[in-house]
Amino acid sequence: MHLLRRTQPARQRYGNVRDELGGDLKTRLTDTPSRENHLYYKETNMEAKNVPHVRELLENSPKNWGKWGPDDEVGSLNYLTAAEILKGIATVKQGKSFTLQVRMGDPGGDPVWPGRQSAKRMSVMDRGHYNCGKGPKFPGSYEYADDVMFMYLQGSTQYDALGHVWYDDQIWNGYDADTTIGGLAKASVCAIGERGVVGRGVLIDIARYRNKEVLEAGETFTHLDLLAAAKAQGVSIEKRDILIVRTGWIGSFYRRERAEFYANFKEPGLTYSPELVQWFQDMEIPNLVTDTIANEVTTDPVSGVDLPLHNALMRNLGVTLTEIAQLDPLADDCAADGQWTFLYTAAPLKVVGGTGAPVNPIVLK
Ligand code: UVW
Repeated sequence: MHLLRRTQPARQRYGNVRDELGGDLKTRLTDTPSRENHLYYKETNMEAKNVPHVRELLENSPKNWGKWGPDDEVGSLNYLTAAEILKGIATVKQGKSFTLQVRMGDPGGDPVWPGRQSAKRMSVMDRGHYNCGKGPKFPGSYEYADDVMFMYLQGSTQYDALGHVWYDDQIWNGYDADTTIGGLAKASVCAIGERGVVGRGVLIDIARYRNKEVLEAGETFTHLDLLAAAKAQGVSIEKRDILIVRTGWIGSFYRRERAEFYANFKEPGLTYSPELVQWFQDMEIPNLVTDTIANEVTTDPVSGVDLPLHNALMRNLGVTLTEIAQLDPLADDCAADGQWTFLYTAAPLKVVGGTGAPVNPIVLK
């Protein structure tokens, strides 16, 4: 009953948005997973177990707060020094390049976390305006097209800002969570955009290691599985590598029915353990990139806590998270030529105060 009462106004809001926007957006908006589904998922999940507060789970978890000074906003990206950039450049031998972003504003829908909506691109000026005499005229008589986009900043391949998640009133580096109100005054994605991310990337293909096209919903793996897969691939994960993990999940979005993809939404991914967090800390991993929407298994199967690694890695260690990457073509190429390391370069858009921002990482081999 409680759920039904909350979902009705949400439906009405979507209806109003559709009426204001009009046109074919009406159908596109209904294609996306709804807030109602999200609430249903959350509420049934919370009831299922006596879930501890993430504070209890991470009580003895390591923190890098203060390690790079009281004003730091990019965390573990500080590990990427000139030496790491040169190490990345040294892997470039074949003249191959790959882009890792999924298409944005695809009419068929974009993969997004339930409750968010796919990006919507709208033309606000095009040849049609000129055809009916409404296009602006300029000396020289050129014509032009313009468009706008409405999107969740976490609604495409993106970097999460370090201030994107928190608990106990503090975000990365100990900044007060109140600094997130109305836009991130601290640890926003703009700081990551200003810095850029360049270093040696290593791709670990867990799906291929397990002889699967795609991992199952909710299927988990640990840092020990990453090490075993790396060994099978004949590569080693080195200190300060940008760690890129393929599950096949995002690629499967484009092959599956949307309803099937979002049903009982549980992504596969890394699972929390104190040992895994310590491994990230010891390895000084600056950036975790995955082909899933949230970089870790949706719900930790042991504690029942949702997305604990977001807090253990991002909030506490300052590890930047890159989500919704398209890794299939890169993985196929690495499997074919046996080169699983490369120069990874990326810079999210410099959105002032943003909790995240789209990015199209480029990989060079
Ligand atoms: C959530 O905020 C739920 O996840 P993400 O980091 O994928 O945006």
